[in-house]
Amino acid sequence: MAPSAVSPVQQHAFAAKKALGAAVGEGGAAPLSKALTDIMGNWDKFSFAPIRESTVSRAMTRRYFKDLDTHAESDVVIIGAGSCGLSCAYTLGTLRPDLRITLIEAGVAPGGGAWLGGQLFSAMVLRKPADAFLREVGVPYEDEGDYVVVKHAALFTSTVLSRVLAMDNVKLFNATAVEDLITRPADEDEEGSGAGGVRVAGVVTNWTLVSMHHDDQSCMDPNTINAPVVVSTTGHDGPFGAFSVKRLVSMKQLEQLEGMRGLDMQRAEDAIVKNTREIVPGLIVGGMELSEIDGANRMGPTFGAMALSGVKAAEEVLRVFDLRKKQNSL
Ligand code: 48N
Repeated sequence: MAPSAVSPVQQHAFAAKKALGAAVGEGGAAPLSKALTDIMGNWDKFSFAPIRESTVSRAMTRRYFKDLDTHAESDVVIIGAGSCGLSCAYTLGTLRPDLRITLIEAGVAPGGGAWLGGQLFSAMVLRKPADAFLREVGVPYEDEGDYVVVKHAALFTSTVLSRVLAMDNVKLFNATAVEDLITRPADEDEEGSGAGGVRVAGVVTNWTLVSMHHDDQSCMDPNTINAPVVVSTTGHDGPFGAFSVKRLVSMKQLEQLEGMRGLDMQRAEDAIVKNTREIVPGLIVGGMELSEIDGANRMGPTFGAMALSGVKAAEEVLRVFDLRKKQNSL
């Protein structure tokens, strides 16, 4: 059964091809660039430009260590590049190109649980109004009335990821784990702090493979990134899941975690989006990590709340920044 409609983005893509006019063949086939067609069929004359191995090494290491040096002082760190963290990075990076945003992802592959829909099926379901985020980013979808369907979850994740990676003010450090939080004693009057309270002031990092082997290797000390605001979107499961909220309990900033509750799509998604917030001064939690603090239901294979929780987390960052600016405590 054909979908009741397709997204404007999809229509735009068809229109763009049609705009190529005569060049578009039957069924929407379009020509490749001249540069590529000049290569095709001339493989006997084909050869790559010369290179020395050390040139490749320097091209990578020079950039990586410059990025590490630059991002040692960040404006915002986002922990976890799943659907929520990526949506937050996109929103914040778009609204505030002046902010230095660092995205830390423990996996080699960012994207978290958003490469597939439910039970390894391909399609991703998002309930309206999350289709607004898809149109914002340019993800085509099938419109089914109260919800939309992206034909493959990887189309959502790869599109958001590519937009975020293309931003000059966002740097992704993947295969890198946050293994602790940098804290400062919170000022007495800081909301949500209380006596003995802390303010989060950055993150402690290590290569993920190192973080996974602290039990069988000694003294592999971490690195650090200072930032006045940290957003934690580390999900509810996985080897590092719900990292920051578990750390808040172990550092006695939270009594206990309420723990994620049973699946209830109708209740779960509104709760996660509406309650995305600053938990302790300087730490905003969103996405499924939040369900562990609040005891929110899980929603199962619908992803609209992840996208809009990321949007709300970005809004929370800007609120905290404005507040700190007024308090002159940035
Ligand atoms: O996709 P996740 O796990 O988390 P979210 O909140 O972005 O999206 C959750 C969503 O995928 C669901 O769980 C869906 C909606 N299902 C709900 C349900 O009911 O089952 O991404 C978290 C990312 C992952 O990529 C982790 O590798 C990463 O965070 N991560 C970390 N990265 C760096 N340092 C850490 N300590 C860390 N912990 C997790």
